[in-house]
Amino acid sequence: MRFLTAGESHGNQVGAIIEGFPAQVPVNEATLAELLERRRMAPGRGPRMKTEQDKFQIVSGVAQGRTLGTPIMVLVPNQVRDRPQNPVTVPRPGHADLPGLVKYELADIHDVAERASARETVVRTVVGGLALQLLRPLGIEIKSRIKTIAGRTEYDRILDQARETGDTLGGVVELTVTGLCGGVGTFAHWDRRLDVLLGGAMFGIPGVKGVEFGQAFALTNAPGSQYHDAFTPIDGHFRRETNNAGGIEGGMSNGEQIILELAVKPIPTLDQPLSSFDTVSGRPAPAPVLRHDVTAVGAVAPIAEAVCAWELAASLVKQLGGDTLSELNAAYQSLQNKWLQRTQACKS
Ligand code: EPS
Repeated sequence: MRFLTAGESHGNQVGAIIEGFPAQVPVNEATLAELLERRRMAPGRGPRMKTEQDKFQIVSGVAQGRTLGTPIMVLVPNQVRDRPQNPVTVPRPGHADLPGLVKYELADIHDVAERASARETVVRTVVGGLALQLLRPLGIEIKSRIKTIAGRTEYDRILDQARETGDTLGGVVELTVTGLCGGVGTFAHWDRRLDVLLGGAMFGIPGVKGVEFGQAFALTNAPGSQYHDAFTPIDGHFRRETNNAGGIEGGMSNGEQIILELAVKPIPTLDQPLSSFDTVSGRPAPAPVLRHDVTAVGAVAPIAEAVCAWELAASLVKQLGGDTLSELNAAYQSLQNKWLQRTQACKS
Protein backbone atom coordinates (compact mmCIF):
# COMPACT_ATOMS: atom_id res chain seq x y z
CA MET A 1 0.00 0.00 0.00
CA ARG A 2 1.35 3.41 -0.92
CA PHE A 3 0.13 6.92 -1.57
CA LEU A 4 1.34 10.29 -2.76
CA THR A 5 -0.15 13.69 -2.02
CA ALA A 6 -0.01 16.90 -4.05
CA GLY A 7 -1.34 20.41 -3.71
CA GLU A 8 -0.63 23.75 -2.09
CA SER A 9 -2.30 25.57 0.76
CA HIS A 10 -3.93 28.24 -1.42
CA GLY A 11 -4.04 26.32 -4.71
CA ASN A 12 -7.24 24.93 -6.16
CA GLN A 13 -7.15 21.68 -4.25
CA VAL A 14 -5.06 19.11 -2.44
CA GLY A 15 -5.21 15.49 -3.49
CA ALA A 16 -3.85 11.99 -3.11
CA ILE A 17 -3.59 8.77 -5.07
CA ILE A 18 -3.64 5.57 -3.04
CA GLU A 19 -2.46 2.31 -4.57
CA GLY A 20 -2.61 -1.24 -3.24
CA PHE A 21 -5.60 -0.71 -0.90
CA PRO A 22 -7.53 -4.00 -0.57
CA ALA A 23 -10.90 -4.44 -2.26
CA GLN A 24 -14.26 -4.82 -0.51
CA VAL A 25 -13.55 -2.41 2.33
CA PRO A 26 -16.85 -0.63 3.14
CA VAL A 27 -16.38 3.13 2.85
CA ASN A 28 -18.53 5.25 5.14
CA GLU A 29 -18.26 8.82 3.88
CA ALA A 30 -20.10 10.25 6.90
CA THR A 31 -17.49 8.76 9.26
CA LEU A 32 -14.71 10.19 7.09
CA ALA A 33 -16.40 13.59 7.18
CA GLU A 34 -16.58 13.46 11.01
CA LEU A 35 -12.82 12.86 11.22
CA LEU A 36 -12.23 15.81 8.88
CA GLU A 37 -14.51 18.01 10.97
CA ARG A 38 -12.53 17.18 14.10
CA ARG A 39 -9.40 18.32 12.26
CA ARG A 40 -11.01 21.45 10.82
CA MET A 41 -12.76 22.61 13.99
CA ALA A 42 -10.01 21.64 16.46
CA PRO A 43 -9.35 24.00 19.40
CA GLY A 44 -6.89 26.76 18.53
CA ARG A 45 -7.86 27.15 14.90
CA GLY A 46 -7.52 30.52 13.17
CA PRO A 47 -9.98 32.40 10.93
CA ARG A 48 -9.35 30.38 7.77
CA MET A 49 -10.99 27.23 9.04
CA LYS A 50 -14.38 28.98 9.28
CA THR A 51 -14.31 29.35 5.49
CA GLU A 52 -12.76 26.02 4.52
CA GLN A 53 -15.33 23.29 3.99
CA ASP A 54 -12.98 20.30 3.71
CA LYS A 55 -15.53 18.51 1.55
CA PHE A 56 -13.57 15.62 0.06
CA GLN A 57 -14.33 13.92 -3.24
CA ILE A 58 -13.48 10.27 -3.86
CA VAL A 59 -12.86 10.34 -7.59
CA SER A 60 -11.93 6.71 -8.26
CA GLY A 61 -11.39 3.29 -6.73
CA VAL A 62 -14.66 3.18 -4.75
CA ALA A 63 -18.05 2.12 -6.09
CA GLN A 64 -21.33 1.37 -4.31
CA GLY A 65 -19.68 2.19 -1.00
CA ARG A 66 -16.83 -0.34 -1.32
CA THR A 67 -13.22 -0.16 -2.43
CA LEU A 68 -12.45 -1.88 -5.73
CA GLY A 69 -8.77 -2.74 -5.20
CA THR A 70 -7.89 -0.16 -7.88
CA PRO A 71 -6.15 3.20 -7.32
CA ILE A 72 -8.21 5.51 -5.13
CA MET A 73 -8.02 9.19 -6.00
CA VAL A 74 -9.11 11.71 -3.38
CA LEU A 75 -9.46 15.47 -3.85
CA VAL A 76 -10.20 18.22 -1.34
CA PRO A 77 -10.95 21.63 -2.91
CA ASN A 78 -9.58 24.71 -1.13
CA GLN A 79 -12.09 27.49 -0.51
CA VAL A 80 -9.42 30.02 0.51
CA ARG A 81 -7.12 30.76 -2.45
CA ASP A 82 -5.71 34.13 -1.38
CA ARG A 83 -2.02 33.49 -1.84
CA PRO A 84 -0.35 36.89 -1.22
CA GLN A 85 1.17 38.46 -4.34
CA ASN A 86 3.97 40.42 -2.64
CA PRO A 87 7.01 38.23 -2.17
CA VAL A 88 8.18 37.54 1.38
CA THR A 89 11.96 37.36 1.76
CA VAL A 90 12.29 37.30 5.57
CA PRO A 91 12.15 33.76 7.02
CA ARG A 92 10.16 32.85 10.16
CA PRO A 93 12.34 31.13 12.79
CA GLY A 94 10.93 27.66 13.34
CA HIS A 95 9.38 27.41 9.86
CA ALA A 96 10.55 25.65 6.68
CA ASP A 97 11.11 29.12 5.14
CA LEU A 98 14.90 29.51 5.17
CA PRO A 99 16.12 26.02 4.29
CA GLY A 100 13.35 25.71 1.67
CA LEU A 101 14.22 29.07 0.08
CA VAL A 102 17.94 28.32 -0.12
CA LYS A 103 17.85 24.73 -1.31
CA TYR A 104 15.25 25.27 -4.07
CA GLU A 105 16.78 28.64 -5.16
CA LEU A 106 13.46 30.45 -4.65
CA ALA A 107 12.80 34.17 -4.42
CA ASP A 108 9.55 34.10 -2.44
CA ILE A 109 9.02 32.32 0.87
CA HIS A 110 5.40 31.65 -0.15
CA ASP A 111 6.76 29.09 -2.63
CA VAL A 112 8.00 27.13 0.40
CA ALA A 113 5.16 27.82 2.79
CA GLU A 114 2.44 26.86 0.31
CA ARG A 115 3.57 23.24 0.36
CA ALA A 116 5.13 23.13 3.84
CA SER A 117 1.71 24.24 5.15
CA ALA A 118 -0.32 21.92 7.31
CA ARG A 119 -3.08 22.23 4.69
CA GLU A 120 -1.67 19.04 3.13
CA THR A 121 -2.80 17.11 6.20
CA VAL A 122 -6.43 17.50 5.11
CA VAL A 123 -5.93 14.92 2.38
CA ARG A 124 -3.71 12.72 4.55
CA THR A 125 -6.60 12.63 7.00
CA VAL A 126 -8.89 11.30 4.25
CA VAL A 127 -6.28 8.69 3.26
CA GLY A 128 -5.79 7.59 6.88
CA GLY A 129 -9.55 7.77 7.44
CA LEU A 130 -9.94 5.08 4.76
CA ALA A 131 -7.28 3.01 6.56
CA LEU A 132 -9.28 3.40 9.79
CA GLN A 133 -12.23 1.84 7.95
CA LEU A 134 -10.04 -1.11 6.96
CA LEU A 135 -8.86 -1.61 10.56
CA ARG A 136 -12.27 -1.36 12.23
CA PRO A 137 -13.62 -4.70 10.87
CA LEU A 138 -10.45 -6.33 12.30
CA GLY A 139 -11.35 -4.99 15.74
CA ILE A 140 -8.57 -2.37 15.80
CA GLU A 141 -9.52 1.08 17.13
CA ILE A 142 -7.42 4.24 17.33
CA LYS A 143 -8.18 7.14 19.66
CA SER A 144 -6.42 10.41 20.40
CA ARG A 145 -6.71 13.21 22.89
CA ILE A 146 -5.13 16.52 23.61
CA LYS A 147 -3.14 15.75 26.75
CA THR A 148 -1.87 19.28 27.38
CA ILE A 149 -1.56 22.65 25.69
CA ALA A 150 1.26 24.79 27.11
CA GLY A 151 1.46 22.30 30.00
CA ARG A 152 -2.23 22.67 31.00
CA THR A 153 -5.03 20.14 30.81
CA GLU A 154 -7.62 22.96 30.88
CA TYR A 155 -6.58 25.13 27.99
CA ASP A 156 -9.53 27.21 26.74
CA ARG A 157 -8.44 30.31 28.67
CA ILE A 158 -4.78 30.20 27.66
CA LEU A 159 -5.82 29.66 24.04
CA ASP A 160 -7.97 32.82 24.25
CA GLN A 161 -5.11 34.72 25.88
CA ALA A 162 -2.65 33.58 23.21
CA ARG A 163 -5.13 34.56 20.50
CA GLU A 164 -5.44 38.04 22.03
CA THR A 165 -1.70 38.56 22.35
CA GLY A 166 -0.95 37.04 18.94
CA ASP A 167 1.17 34.29 20.41
CA THR A 168 1.10 30.55 19.65
CA LEU A 169 1.23 27.43 21.84
CA GLY A 170 2.49 23.87 21.69
CA GLY A 171 1.55 20.79 23.65
CA VAL A 172 1.17 17.04 23.82
CA VAL A 173 -1.18 14.67 21.96
CA GLU A 174 -1.79 11.14 23.22
CA LEU A 175 -2.57 8.38 20.75
CA THR A 176 -3.86 4.92 21.72
CA VAL A 177 -4.35 1.82 19.56
CA THR A 178 -6.56 -0.91 21.03
CA GLY A 179 -7.26 -4.40 19.73
CA LEU A 180 -4.06 -4.90 17.73
CA CYS A 181 -2.81 -8.44 18.25
CA GLY A 182 0.82 -9.24 18.98
CA GLY A 183 3.35 -9.98 16.23
CA VAL A 184 2.69 -7.07 13.84
CA GLY A 185 5.99 -5.57 12.65
CA THR A 186 9.31 -7.37 12.88
CA PHE A 187 12.66 -7.46 14.65
CA ALA A 188 14.20 -9.04 11.54
CA HIS A 189 15.25 -5.80 9.90
CA TRP A 190 15.40 -2.31 11.37
CA ASP A 191 13.39 -0.55 8.69
CA ARG A 192 10.42 -2.88 9.10
CA ARG A 193 10.13 -2.35 12.86
CA LEU A 194 6.64 -1.10 13.76
CA ASP A 195 8.06 1.66 15.99
CA VAL A 196 10.24 2.90 13.12
CA LEU A 197 7.24 3.04 10.80
CA LEU A 198 4.89 4.65 13.32
CA GLY A 199 7.50 7.03 14.73
CA GLY A 200 8.67 8.13 11.28
CA ALA A 201 5.12 8.74 10.11
CA MET A 202 4.38 10.81 13.25
CA PHE A 203 7.36 13.02 12.43
CA GLY A 204 5.76 13.49 9.01
CA ILE A 205 2.99 15.53 10.66
CA PRO A 206 3.97 19.22 10.55
CA GLY A 207 4.78 20.53 14.04
CA VAL A 208 5.59 17.16 15.63
CA LYS A 209 9.05 17.42 17.22
CA GLY A 210 9.06 14.48 19.60
CA VAL A 211 7.51 11.00 19.84
CA GLU A 212 7.37 8.92 23.00
CA PHE A 213 6.37 5.24 23.04
CA GLY A 214 4.90 4.30 26.41
CA GLN A 215 6.96 5.75 29.27
CA ALA A 216 10.19 6.01 27.26
CA PHE A 217 11.21 9.48 28.49
CA ALA A 218 9.34 9.42 31.78
CA LEU A 219 11.17 6.26 32.99
CA THR A 220 14.70 6.90 31.75
CA ASN A 221 15.84 7.04 35.40
CA ALA A 222 14.08 3.83 36.43
CA PRO A 223 15.98 0.51 36.67
CA GLY A 224 14.97 -2.41 34.45
CA SER A 225 13.18 -4.07 37.37
CA GLN A 226 10.71 -1.16 37.44
CA TYR A 227 10.73 -0.38 33.75
CA HIS A 228 9.82 -3.64 32.04
CA ASP A 229 6.29 -5.01 32.03
CA ALA A 230 6.27 -8.42 33.77
CA PHE A 231 4.11 -11.25 32.38
CA THR A 232 1.25 -12.36 34.55
CA PRO A 233 -1.78 -14.60 33.86
CA ILE A 234 -4.85 -12.46 33.16
CA ASP A 235 -8.09 -14.19 32.05
CA GLY A 236 -6.25 -17.35 30.98
CA HIS A 237 -3.44 -15.67 29.02
CA PHE A 238 -0.08 -14.20 29.95
CA ARG A 239 -0.46 -10.42 29.71
CA ARG A 240 0.94 -7.35 31.47
CA GLU A 241 -0.35 -5.28 34.36
CA THR A 242 1.77 -2.32 33.30
CA ASN A 243 2.42 -1.00 29.81
CA ASN A 244 5.59 1.06 30.06
CA ALA A 245 6.74 -0.29 26.69
CA GLY A 246 3.70 1.31 25.03
CA GLY A 247 2.68 -1.93 23.33
CA ILE A 248 5.80 -2.45 21.20
CA GLU A 249 8.78 -4.68 22.00
CA GLY A 250 11.52 -5.55 19.52
CA GLY A 251 9.77 -3.54 16.83
CA MET A 252 6.60 -5.67 17.09
CA SER A 253 3.23 -5.19 18.68
CA ASN A 254 3.06 -7.19 21.91
CA GLY A 255 -0.72 -7.46 22.28
CA GLU A 256 -1.06 -4.56 24.73
CA GLN A 257 -2.38 -1.11 23.79
CA ILE A 258 0.00 0.91 21.66
CA ILE A 259 0.45 4.25 23.40
CA LEU A 260 2.25 7.20 21.85
CA GLU A 261 2.71 10.77 22.93
CA LEU A 262 3.55 13.48 20.43
CA ALA A 263 5.31 16.71 21.35
CA VAL A 264 3.88 19.46 19.12
CA LYS A 265 5.76 22.76 18.78
CA PRO A 266 4.06 26.18 18.77
CA ILE A 267 3.19 27.50 15.29
CA PRO A 268 6.12 29.68 14.08
CA THR A 269 4.00 32.57 12.72
CA LEU A 270 3.79 35.17 15.51
CA ASP A 271 2.09 38.56 15.72
CA GLN A 272 4.99 39.84 17.85
CA PRO A 273 7.62 38.50 15.47
CA LEU A 274 11.04 37.14 16.40
CA SER A 275 14.22 38.65 14.99
CA SER A 276 15.15 37.47 11.55
CA PHE A 277 16.88 38.87 8.48
CA ASP A 278 16.06 39.87 4.93
CA THR A 279 17.56 37.29 2.59
CA VAL A 280 17.78 39.93 -0.19
CA SER A 281 19.41 42.83 1.70
CA GLY A 282 21.19 40.72 4.31
CA ARG A 283 19.97 43.17 6.99
CA PRO A 284 18.24 42.29 10.27
CA ALA A 285 14.44 42.38 9.96
CA PRO A 286 11.46 41.15 11.99
CA ALA A 287 9.85 37.91 10.77
CA PRO A 288 6.68 38.45 8.69
CA VAL A 289 3.30 38.63 10.43
CA LEU A 290 0.80 36.45 8.58
CA ARG A 291 -2.61 34.96 9.37
CA HIS A 292 -2.18 31.89 11.57
CA ASP A 293 -3.72 29.38 13.96
CA VAL A 294 -3.07 29.65 17.73
CA THR A 295 -2.00 26.04 18.08
CA ALA A 296 -1.70 22.93 15.92
CA VAL A 297 -2.10 20.58 18.91
CA GLY A 298 -5.86 20.12 18.47
CA ALA A 299 -5.62 19.39 14.76
CA VAL A 300 -2.67 17.02 15.22
CA ALA A 301 -4.87 14.68 17.32
CA PRO A 302 -7.21 13.48 14.52
CA ILE A 303 -4.40 13.74 11.95
CA ALA A 304 -2.29 11.39 14.10
CA GLU A 305 -5.16 8.88 14.28
CA ALA A 306 -5.31 8.88 10.49
CA VAL A 307 -1.54 8.69 10.03
CA CYS A 308 -1.27 5.85 12.55
CA ALA A 309 -4.13 3.98 10.86
CA TRP A 310 -2.38 4.16 7.50
CA GLU A 311 0.89 2.77 8.90
CA LEU A 312 -0.87 -0.07 10.71
CA ALA A 313 -3.02 -0.97 7.70
CA ALA A 314 -0.01 -0.84 5.36
CA SER A 315 2.03 -3.04 7.76
CA LEU A 316 -0.79 -5.56 8.03
CA VAL A 317 -1.29 -5.76 4.27
CA LYS A 318 2.45 -6.14 3.70
CA GLN A 319 2.80 -8.80 6.38
CA LEU A 320 -0.40 -10.75 5.82
CA GLY A 321 -1.30 -10.02 2.19
CA GLY A 322 -4.86 -10.03 0.93
CA ASP A 323 -6.46 -8.64 -2.19
CA THR A 324 -9.69 -8.28 -0.26
CA LEU A 325 -10.72 -7.32 3.25
CA SER A 326 -11.94 -10.86 3.98
CA GLU A 327 -8.60 -12.39 2.90
CA LEU A 328 -6.74 -9.92 5.09
CA ASN A 329 -9.14 -10.59 7.96
CA ALA A 330 -8.66 -14.38 7.67
CA ALA A 331 -4.86 -14.01 7.80
CA TYR A 332 -5.17 -11.60 10.73
CA GLN A 333 -7.44 -14.01 12.64
CA SER A 334 -4.88 -16.74 12.12
CA LEU A 335 -2.09 -14.52 13.56
CA GLN A 336 -4.40 -13.68 16.46
CA ASN A 337 -5.14 -17.37 17.13
CA LYS A 338 -1.44 -18.21 17.04
CA TRP A 339 -0.85 -15.45 19.56
CA LEU A 340 -3.58 -16.66 21.89
CA GLN A 341 -2.37 -20.28 21.74
CA ARG A 342 1.25 -19.44 22.55
CA THR A 343 0.39 -17.08 25.42
CA GLN A 344 -2.22 -19.34 27.03
CA ALA A 345 -1.79 -19.94 30.80
CA CYS A 346 -1.77 -23.47 32.36
CA LYS A 347 -2.02 -25.42 29.09
CA SER A 348 -1.75 -28.94 30.59
C1 EPS B 1 -1.19 27.11 8.14
C2 EPS B 1 -1.72 28.39 8.31
C3 EPS B 1 -3.19 28.60 8.30
C4 EPS B 1 -3.88 27.34 8.76
C5 EPS B 1 -3.42 26.24 7.84
C6 EPS B 1 -2.00 25.91 8.09
O1 EPS B 1 -3.66 28.88 7.00
P1 EPS B 1 -3.68 30.36 6.43
O2 EPS B 1 -2.23 30.80 6.38
O3 EPS B 1 -4.28 30.28 5.06
O4 EPS B 1 -4.50 31.15 7.39
O5 EPS B 1 -5.27 27.49 8.78
O6 EPS B 1 -4.13 25.05 8.07
C7 EPS B 1 -4.95 24.64 7.10
C8 EPS B 1 -5.29 25.37 6.05
C9 EPS B 1 -5.46 23.29 7.30
O7 EPS B 1 -6.30 22.84 6.53
O8 EPS B 1 -5.00 22.64 8.27
C10 EPS B 1 0.26 26.91 8.02
O9 EPS B 1 1.00 27.89 7.89
O10 EPS B 1 0.72 25.76 8.07
